[in-house]
Amino acid sequence: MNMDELKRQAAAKALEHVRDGMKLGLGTGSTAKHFVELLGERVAGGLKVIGVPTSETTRADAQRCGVPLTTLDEVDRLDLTVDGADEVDPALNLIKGGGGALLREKIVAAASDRMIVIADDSKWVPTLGRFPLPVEVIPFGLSATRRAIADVFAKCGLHGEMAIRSGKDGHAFVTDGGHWIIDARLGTITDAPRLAGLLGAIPGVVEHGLFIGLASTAMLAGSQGIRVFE
Ligand code: ABF
Repeated sequence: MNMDELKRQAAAKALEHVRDGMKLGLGTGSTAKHFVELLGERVAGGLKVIGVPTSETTRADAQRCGVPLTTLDEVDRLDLTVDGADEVDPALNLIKGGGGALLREKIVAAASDRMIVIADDSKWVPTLGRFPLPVEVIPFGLSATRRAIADVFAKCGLHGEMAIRSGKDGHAFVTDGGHWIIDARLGTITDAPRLAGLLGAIPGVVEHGLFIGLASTAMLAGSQGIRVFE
């Protein structure tokens, strides 16, 4: 079974938790795209759900698949968010943002009663940090923000190269929110909750890719089938 089939399997497993009338957060990335497509098939069969997309890409996918959409201004709480991740650790803390959608993903996940993470099992790690940590920043005052981020890494005993994510045209990648992303190659993040708190306090940092205490379940597909972690 190839990676894409594994991702679709994880998405199908998460779909088992969707009930008629649910308000859903719709994640971003290739695994979440499988979920949106499978959800669209169920909607075509009569399932009544409504979704809040976590990116313009997911909005387009959901519209293509016939999934009715809403916003967090119309529904202030969601029953369930299903989203991908770049890394999942045993505490179900995540690194997300490889797809550049971390800000809306975190807002939607935090507005949800439950969050199911779906992924292939290559995302499972004993400690976060192998995947570069995305930090979403405001372009204004970027040098000062970079220095403050580096100081926080040093305070946490972390060191790593920071790079501004580039877009297709060679310029900086711009998020749906109009911000830039710094990717930090930290290697191993020993105390993710502490780092998350310190990063979140930096002026100029809009959001970061550490999702602490947001995921309630992880469904990871591998050659041995689907492993579910609560
Ligand atoms: C999104 O899903 C991002 O936060 C994360 O980078 C991505 C994982 O991508 P994929 O499902 O394509 O592996 O939520």
